[in-house]
Amino acid sequence: MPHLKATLFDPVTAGDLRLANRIVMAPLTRNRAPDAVPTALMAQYYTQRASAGLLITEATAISQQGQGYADVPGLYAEEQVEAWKNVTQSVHAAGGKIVCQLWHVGRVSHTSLQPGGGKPVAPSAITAKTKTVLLKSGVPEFVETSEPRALQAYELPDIVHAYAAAARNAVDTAGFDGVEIHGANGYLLDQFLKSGSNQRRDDFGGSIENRARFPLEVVRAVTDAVGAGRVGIRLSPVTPANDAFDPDPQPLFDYVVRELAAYNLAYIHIIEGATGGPRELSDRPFDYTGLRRAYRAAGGRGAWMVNNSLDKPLAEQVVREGADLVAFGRPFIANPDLVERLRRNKPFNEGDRSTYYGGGAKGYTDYPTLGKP
Ligand code: 8OZ
Repeated sequence: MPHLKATLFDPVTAGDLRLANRIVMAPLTRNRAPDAVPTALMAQYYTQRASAGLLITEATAISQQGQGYADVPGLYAEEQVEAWKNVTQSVHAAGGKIVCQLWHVGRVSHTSLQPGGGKPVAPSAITAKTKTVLLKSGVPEFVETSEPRALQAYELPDIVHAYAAAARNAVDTAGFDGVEIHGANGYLLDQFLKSGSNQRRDDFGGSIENRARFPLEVVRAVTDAVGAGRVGIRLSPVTPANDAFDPDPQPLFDYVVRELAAYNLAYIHIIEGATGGPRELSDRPFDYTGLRRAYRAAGGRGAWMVNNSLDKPLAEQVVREGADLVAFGRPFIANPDLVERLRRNKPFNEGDRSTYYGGGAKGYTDYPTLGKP
């Protein structure tokens, strides 16, 4: 057999997931789940995009404490889990695969969203210099995040259990093909990893090993709950999103992926550069090829997924250079048939930013597809 070069449109396996192509819809927060319950409109939105090799849902809270934004979905109350069933059934009927992104925002929250109006929780009591989105009469309103309180070590097992319970809800009840642990973008797990947000002096702060301890406990619990072949994780080594910062990210993330190698995850999902922004940051250099090599050298066999500001030539390049999967975010908002547009080299629709967060069908399920060729 001649060796055929992989294209974006070839099937690929990621752990237990057999995917029709290498094109992934990245998680996209859309704030259209009133009371954290997924809607029929959300089922329609995901189903329209089911030609992606894999759909990753918008970030979905594992607990009320994990909530940080208005009208984002959850996966901790029965009503939420039941409603997600409609989404997965509809996507599966259209031939798609879908995993749910498990989310705890940590300090990126507001007291008005927390149980009992309490402070958001974090590794350390350091306020994030960032904003969250509340909705005022359906209109998005950006507000400063609230000052968090530092979690006590004895509280951490409950959060680990909440991740595992949400993973079981996703796979065993709601019918998802798997879950993605949100370890990126300055949310709780990323807050533990990076010293800008983690100043703890116990076993969960200080050294790289200590800062990675809690995120890796979450990985262990989630893989125990649903099987590692159905679990991916998203990481963003240098993103400045939500005030994330570590002065020395390379050894930190090299360590994290080496540890992840032992878990046999379905995939590792890396945001290269600034989330939704430039892929290279002059003040935060990072060697992503070195990161992948560190994972492979440690025996990691999961699919390697690359994200951020890709176009077709760049996506083809990263696959040539060793990525197994490429994740597109914003292009999927305005192009439900993005896979077809990539295949036929057709231009993309432009997204309407004013309808990204909150609202109804407008700017959500009404983007046009290409006609028949
Ligand atoms: C945009 C708006 C709100 C949340 C992330 C979950 O950055 C998000 C998010 C993005 O991962």
